[in-house]
Amino acid sequence: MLRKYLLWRLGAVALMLVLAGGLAQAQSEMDEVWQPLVESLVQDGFDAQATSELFASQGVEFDPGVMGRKMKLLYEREFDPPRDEPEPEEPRQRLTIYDIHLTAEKIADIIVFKWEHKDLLAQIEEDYGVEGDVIVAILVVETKLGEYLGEQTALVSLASMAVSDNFSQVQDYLSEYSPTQEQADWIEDRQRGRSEWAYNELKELLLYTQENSMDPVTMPGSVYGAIGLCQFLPTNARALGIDGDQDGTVDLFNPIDAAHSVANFLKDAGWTPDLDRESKIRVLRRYNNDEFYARTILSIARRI
Ligand SMILES: [Ca+2]
Repeated sequence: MLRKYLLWRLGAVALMLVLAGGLAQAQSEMDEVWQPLVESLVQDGFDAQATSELFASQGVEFDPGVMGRKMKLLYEREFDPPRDEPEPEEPRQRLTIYDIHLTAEKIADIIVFKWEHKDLLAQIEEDYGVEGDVIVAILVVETKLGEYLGEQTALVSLASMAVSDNFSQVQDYLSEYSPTQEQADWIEDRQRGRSEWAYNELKELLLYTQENSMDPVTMPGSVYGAIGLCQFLPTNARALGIDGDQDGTVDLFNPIDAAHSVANFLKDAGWTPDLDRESKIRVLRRYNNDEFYARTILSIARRI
């Protein structure tokens, strides 16, 4: 009896060692920069094993440039330091929206897209009161109708920002300016705000991918963590995303779900069919808070 018990104990210990070894291995492969992030996520209710494995996955590598480049821009805007590069002699001609978005090739894609989805766009107009051409214009400007979905993954962008709350992590990106201590503190303050924002979006991204059985490791995203044809931030993907084709998942990489989701976002932001142009611009600025962006969307919608 005792021998049997001892054998069982030995077996249990061996099993625990194997499990611990597996976990240790997953952790040893994970870049240690992720460790505090994984601990926070586990504290916030995410599964320890799955989260460690996620951050040990191939391709999930810390990119200091996401925060570094952003902070360089903020620094230049705030302190306007003298630049190395000379000012261009003649101001470069600004490309018009039509040069950028309405090339002959793109117009052909738009015609095909509108023809393929004419029933969908009519249905959306009826359900949400948002013109189909406005939806198409947004998908064109955001991702060229899904052709350009971002250079890295939303997971790496958001996680990298979430762990970049210390000035030393972005210092290299500001080396040409030698910031003062006071300026460094100002930057670190901005980093903390952005890092907290990114952590919340990261949690929403993980929930969004879990709820819709998607893989965050391979999901492309913008440098700020926006995803899908409509470039929603994960918070909006969960709050306002729509399962337009009713297959049980909200897949913003699917044009039908993405188109419904854009319409739902605009309706939620106050869009109605009878809005005047200035009110439409106000609503569009909820989508992307940029006057030029909003006017571009309306001009393209009118032309397609
Ligand atoms: Ca769907």
